[in-house]
Amino acid sequence: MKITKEQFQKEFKNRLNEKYAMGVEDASANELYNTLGSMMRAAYSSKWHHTWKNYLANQQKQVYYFSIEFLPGKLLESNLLNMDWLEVVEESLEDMGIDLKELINVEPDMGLGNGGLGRLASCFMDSIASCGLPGNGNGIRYQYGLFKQKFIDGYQVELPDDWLNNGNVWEVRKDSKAVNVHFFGDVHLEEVEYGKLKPVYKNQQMLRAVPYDTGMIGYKNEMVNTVRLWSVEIPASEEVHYRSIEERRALEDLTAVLYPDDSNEKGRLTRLAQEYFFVSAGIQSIVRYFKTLNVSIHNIHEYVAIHINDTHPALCIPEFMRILLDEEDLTWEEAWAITLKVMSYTNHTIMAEAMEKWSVDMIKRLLPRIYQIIEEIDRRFVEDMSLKVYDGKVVENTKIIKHGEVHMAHLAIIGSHSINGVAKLHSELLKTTVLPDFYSIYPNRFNNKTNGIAQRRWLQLSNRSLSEVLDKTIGTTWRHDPLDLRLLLNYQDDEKVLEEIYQSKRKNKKRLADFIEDHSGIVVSPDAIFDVQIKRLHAYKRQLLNLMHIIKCYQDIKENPESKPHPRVFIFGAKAAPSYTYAKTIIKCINETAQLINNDPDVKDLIKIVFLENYNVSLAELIIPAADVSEQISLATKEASGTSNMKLMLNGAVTLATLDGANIEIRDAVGDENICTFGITKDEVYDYYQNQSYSAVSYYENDPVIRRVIEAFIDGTIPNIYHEGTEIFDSLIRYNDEFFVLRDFKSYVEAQEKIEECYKDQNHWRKMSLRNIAHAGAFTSDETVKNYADEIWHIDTLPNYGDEKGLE
Ligand code: Z16
Repeated sequence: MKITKEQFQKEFKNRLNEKYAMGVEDASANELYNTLGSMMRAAYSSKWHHTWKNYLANQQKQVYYFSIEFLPGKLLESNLLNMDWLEVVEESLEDMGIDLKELINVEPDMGLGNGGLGRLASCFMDSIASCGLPGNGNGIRYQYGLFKQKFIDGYQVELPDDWLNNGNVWEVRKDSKAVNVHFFGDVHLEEVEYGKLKPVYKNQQMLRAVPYDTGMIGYKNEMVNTVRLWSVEIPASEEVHYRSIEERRALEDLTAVLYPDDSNEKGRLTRLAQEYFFVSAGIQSIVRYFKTLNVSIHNIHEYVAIHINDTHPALCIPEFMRILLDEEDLTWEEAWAITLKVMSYTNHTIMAEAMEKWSVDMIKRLLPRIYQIIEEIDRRFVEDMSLKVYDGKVVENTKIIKHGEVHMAHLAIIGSHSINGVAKLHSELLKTTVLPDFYSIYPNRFNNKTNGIAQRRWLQLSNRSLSEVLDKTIGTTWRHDPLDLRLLLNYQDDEKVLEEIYQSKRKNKKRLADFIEDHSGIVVSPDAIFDVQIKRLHAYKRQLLNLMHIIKCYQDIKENPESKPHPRVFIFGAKAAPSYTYAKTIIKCINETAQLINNDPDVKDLIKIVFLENYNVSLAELIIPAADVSEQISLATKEASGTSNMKLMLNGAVTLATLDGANIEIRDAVGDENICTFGITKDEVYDYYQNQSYSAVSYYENDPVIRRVIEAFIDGTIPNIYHEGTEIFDSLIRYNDEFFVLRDFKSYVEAQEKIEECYKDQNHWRKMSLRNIAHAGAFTSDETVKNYADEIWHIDTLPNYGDEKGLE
């Protein structure tokens, strides 16, 4: 998409006048933003149209990525980049006296996700379009995204995220593509013709699902794919006969809010209804589109791949079966064979409490026909396995319905031809420890696809100063192919390059320091080490371990006023699920420790704690380029992959990590000398479980450093945490420290000391940093999605889409 400055300025002024009857000088940032956004949409709409017309004409096999979360953040700048408009627009606006940054600032973050899983889905959408792959997203258009976080007296307070209140320039409502989704009622099977049973429904509730499409623009290619998000509407014609207020509410507000819990949303009827709603609407619209191809339904698996992102969309399996059986009249055997070929599933966690289970009663009531189908899938599975597997326990462990609950992961595994984990370790654990029975039944279904990140957003856009250094040093090919970042290795002894990278880091740190001062009043020095932990707040991620180390540093300074550690700023960003009291307790404790340390004159600014409010994609874009140290300190086996680890490495931070998730692959990529690892391994973790031999209290009793740190929580050292401090103390000592924080404390402290030593040797540090940047290309989501495309979805890259020739 080429445009000159003159064309742009003319068109921009026309549009502004047309939309608002205003000149540039009178318009607000918001009006200018909307004008620019609508102008961009108009400019890519013909490519968008071409892209799907082309799929239609080629009968292209496409993947549909079903995800209950998408977390794109802001779209203005990344759309400009991918359209290849960024420079022209920046300059043209500047000529007109407009700062693009101000327009970027008024765009609300599209925060329709909790964390890693939703952000991964959005990186994949960027990569799928950028790699010329035919793929689309399918999800929910929540009216309210993830809550806004505020701290009041150190406590997390949640406010609604009313992100749509000024409209959304990127979405297109498609009334003509709306579909109906049915809930509740009674169903029974009737013999409509000889030998053929069909469901007959009574008293169903019908809802309207209206799609809003957003273009996913490929990076400087000819491709614009679609993310389709569904919104609920109550058809005016519907007679209302809900049986209870709960049922009524569950449906009316179906797409109002994103559930803010990333691991533990139990038993909520509305959540289950959300899951079915976007699954049913998505599958209906896929089948309707498929029918325009004039291909027999018996071959649909040659044209359609459906990906189930975590278990939330696992109802894809019975819903697809329902359509093939009830509407297309296929036999069970054929419908099942096709469903298996179409479906694939990614698992994102092994945490037991995050495994979705729904009560049989609830599914039966809300989705009576779907429940019948799940029952039949399970019945046939059990029957089949009883013939093939001799160990009765295997069948018991793998069946879908047991103890009055439906196990969604089991449904997803039984109904998919591929099951993948998100990092090598995680995928191994799925096979060996979490799902060994399934692995014995379906060894060929299990595979690994290590997560990745979009270098366009996480380097090109968010770290312009480093990008410039890279262009000057290794040329610009890394912008298309992040693997070319490796060329930087040729400069590891080049003082000038090392200095330039350092200067760019310093600039980013200064920018973050200014933001911190504006937003929290805390003054931090850009010459301090910026030590960063940014992720959801979870016991297993062990923000507590980080805090305990900070308290130790504080106590060391108090005890020895002459000590001169290198100044450090400990930066946190984290939201806690509103109902997760322990996570909220940790937030309170970090905030109160910050108050204490930041205001204690004895500390002489040697250490500071900054807990930034409302961590989200945009804040990540500000923090990550400024980070020196990347904290990835989950207990081994608990973090499926992690992706902030990849983003921080890409921006030159040195990783301080346990051997968990993708940290292991980061170590393998950069080599032991360029990462700082610590803590017990997965085998040691499982040994403790096996022998039940972990004793937290022994660390408390035998290690005076640990004792002093833990006592700070209850002896008044940290003020205003009487209750919270006790809760932490009890979690460690009374309840035996579920995530082995005390076990890893000593080696974490040593690793932190090593980090400081390395940092003080600036020449050494800069080389480590460079090598991290150079090896981060290995974690591009471009490669990840290509692997999904080749090995799971079996979809092809489009010809003519890799460059700017393509279609016109
Ligand atoms: C989520 O973000 C993740 C797992 C999960 O079960 C639910 C949610 Cl909302 C995360 C994992 O915790 C993280 O390790 C991983 O990198 C990310 O999913 C993407 O795979």
